[in-house]
Amino acid sequence: MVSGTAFDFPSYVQDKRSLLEACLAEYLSGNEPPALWDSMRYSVLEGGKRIRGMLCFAAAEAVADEAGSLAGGAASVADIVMPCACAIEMVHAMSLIHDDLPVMDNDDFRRGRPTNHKVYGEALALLAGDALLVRATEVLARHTPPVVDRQSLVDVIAEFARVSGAYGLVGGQVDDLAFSGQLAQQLAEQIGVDEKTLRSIHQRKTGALLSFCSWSGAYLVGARGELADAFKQFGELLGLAFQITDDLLDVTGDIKTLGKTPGKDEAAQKTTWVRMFGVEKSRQQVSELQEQLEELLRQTGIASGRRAALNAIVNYAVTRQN
Ligand code: GRG
Repeated sequence: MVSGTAFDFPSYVQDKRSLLEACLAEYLSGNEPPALWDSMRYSVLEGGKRIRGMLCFAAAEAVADEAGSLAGGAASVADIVMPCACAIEMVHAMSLIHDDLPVMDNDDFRRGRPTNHKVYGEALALLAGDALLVRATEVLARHTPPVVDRQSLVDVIAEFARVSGAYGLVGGQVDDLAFSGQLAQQLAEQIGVDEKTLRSIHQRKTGALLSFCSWSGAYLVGARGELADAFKQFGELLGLAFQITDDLLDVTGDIKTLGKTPGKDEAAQKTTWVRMFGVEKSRQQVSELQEQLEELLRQTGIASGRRAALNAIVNYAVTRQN
């Protein structure tokens, strides 16, 4: 896995992507009603960077006692975190389906293809999102192996629900819409928009799930206390850097590379990081966040070879072109 030589990130991505996608296909192999499952598979199985699933794996691998084996070899790190990593990718995909709907961001393209509602219609897209949300929890609860004690699993399921709902993605999305003029203007006026507010929106809309990725990976293989907290904070900061990069790409990217329509934030007059700080300052803040993230990892005391995948994920998150 991790050696003393330079870390081979492309191979790592390929390896994790194929493991994740094989399991996702298995967890989404239902067929009744056929159109519903097709719509669910359409948004989960094709494309996507899989950065969230990878992050869950990388956090677990960094923390686990022995690379690849825990609890006297009773289960591998991959066995332990796979249901959680798949559940995360399902919730992420459902959030994109709902985000793209005409009542929200109204997007026609995602991952280089027509959005779910363009192919299956709005009603089915909405329902496929709903079904993915609950299937994700079912997979996490049912398939996490017994080597993870049941109370720890309950902790992980509870946190997963928390970051997905009003305290995380849903709450962040509500405020995000309020600042793009799609919800009552009155709400935007009540809250007011400044750096603190925008940071809070980014942290909930994007950071909450990324934070869950790194925390859950570490927690499932035994991290507790300060170490678990460090992984939570790591994901939060990574989420902010990831979302600022997303705001930058909306301005600087093109449809072919992005796989979705650029310039949407400007068109919706959305309050983004770039709108608040400009391109140059936003880039500088992203590189400061990258330094903070690397420092945070160093302070965990985890050996550098075991942190290599996490550092590579950070670098990818902030230098990506889509
Ligand atoms: C979770 C119950 C529930 C509802 C969803 C619509 C909504 C509520 C939330 C929107 C959240 C959202 C779309 C946040 C943006 C996060 C973001 C930067 C997504 C893009 O992630 P990438 O670039 O996408 O990792 P790929 O396609 O690579 O997977």
